[in-house]
Amino acid sequence: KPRSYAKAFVLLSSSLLVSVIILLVLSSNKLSAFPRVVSYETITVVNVFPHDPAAFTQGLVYYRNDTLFESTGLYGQSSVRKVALRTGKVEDMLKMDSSLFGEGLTLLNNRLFQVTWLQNAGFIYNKNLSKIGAFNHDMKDGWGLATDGKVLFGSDGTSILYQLDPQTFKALSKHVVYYKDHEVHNLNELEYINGEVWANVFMTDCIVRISPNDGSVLGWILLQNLRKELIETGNNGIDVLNGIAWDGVQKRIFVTGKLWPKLYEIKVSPIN
Ligand code: DDQ
Ligand code: CA
Repeated sequence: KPRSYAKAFVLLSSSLLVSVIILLVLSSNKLSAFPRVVSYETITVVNVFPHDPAAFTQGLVYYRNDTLFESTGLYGQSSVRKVALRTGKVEDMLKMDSSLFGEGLTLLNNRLFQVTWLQNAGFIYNKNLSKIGAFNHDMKDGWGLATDGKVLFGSDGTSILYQLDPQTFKALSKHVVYYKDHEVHNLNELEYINGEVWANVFMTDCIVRISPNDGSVLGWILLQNLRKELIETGNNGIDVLNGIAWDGVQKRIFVTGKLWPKLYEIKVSPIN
């Protein structure tokens, strides 16, 4: 009879809904019944390249043919630059207004997107470093930017990983980044690598590997040796590790830091 069919349907679909909700709650980061395996990784240096020691690196992105784009900070010294990987030579540079503090930078559809610190001001440049647009975004501040070729990923110094619409700069999603049940604060420079978002954690020698799907931590990369060695060889003026770039063609990972005289190509491998 139709009545009992309807009853059975309602019963079935509601129990399905309840189980889906239970599953979602169980698999969420905070209350995970299926804790993820977190990997801990160390690095080996494959290549060392020169880097402008006056560059307060805030955004780093690989373009092609051994060329990088870089965003630098500090008032009066903020810039967007095109940099030759092998020589560290600044091939092209746009100096920003001294009221601006350059931050995260990424390249999407042949356009460079940049955010700034403490001002909700974002800029768009072409690859000749001409400003072709400006935007406001949905984040509390502008720290890191990266892209998967579709959306922008953004960080603002909190524990939130944003996905931003590259047209409207509205947040498509916000995921709080959790390592087990600890929030990971101070997310800084970003890079999208093989389906993961990698983030410098400000004032640490660590890069955290984040799942863009839910904000969970997939792994930690420990890079303390780089800063330690620079200090030991007399580079006392260097600031923190910051800047990750990915060459998707040759599968190369590059890292540097603020006021670092060197830029490193690294390989990552699990500890143990
Ligand atoms: N951030 O890169 C963590 C987002 C900002 C770093 C700011 C460093 C401050 C340097 C001194 C500023 C002088 C006004
Ligand atoms: Ca980057």
